Amino acid sequence: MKTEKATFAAGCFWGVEDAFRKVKGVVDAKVGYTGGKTKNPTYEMVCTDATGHAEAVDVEYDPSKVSYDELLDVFWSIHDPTQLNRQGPDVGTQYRSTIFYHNEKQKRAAIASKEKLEKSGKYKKPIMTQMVPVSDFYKAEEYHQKYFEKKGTLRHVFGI
Ligand code: MHO
Repeated sequence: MKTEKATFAAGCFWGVEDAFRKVKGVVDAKVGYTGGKTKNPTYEMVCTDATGHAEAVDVEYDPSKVSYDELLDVFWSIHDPTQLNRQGPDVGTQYRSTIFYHNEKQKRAAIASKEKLEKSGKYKKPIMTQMVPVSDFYKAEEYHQKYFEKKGTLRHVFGI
């Protein structure tokens, strides 16, 4: 099986990873930091909004089972792309909405899907999503990986 990569930022990466992991054809997903300047950033550093990184998810998928266009549909559906540098209560450039494309084909598909969404009239406000080439992706600390899955387990254990 030959897999491909897709990278998205759509607010706090816990929920973004969880959503993509549920998609059939997604083989793996990692949360991390990309699009910034600082090398090897930590969560605390990224939280200061000073490193330039976005909380992002690196998605590995099997293109024979799920297309990049379908992943784009998931991306648009799990957040509000009209919010600039925030998602709900999470405020800061690390929560920006961004498609980090890996090649020209992904770039064209991303732009086309944004135009389609704009034309659909779903949002009255403009879509703020940035489209930028993917750069160094720094995997986040282990406790941030599969965060919702782990939290679900704890909830089960402690009955909370
Ligand atoms: N408001 C969230 C942000 C976490 S996300 C990994 C929290 O601290 O619970 O940025």
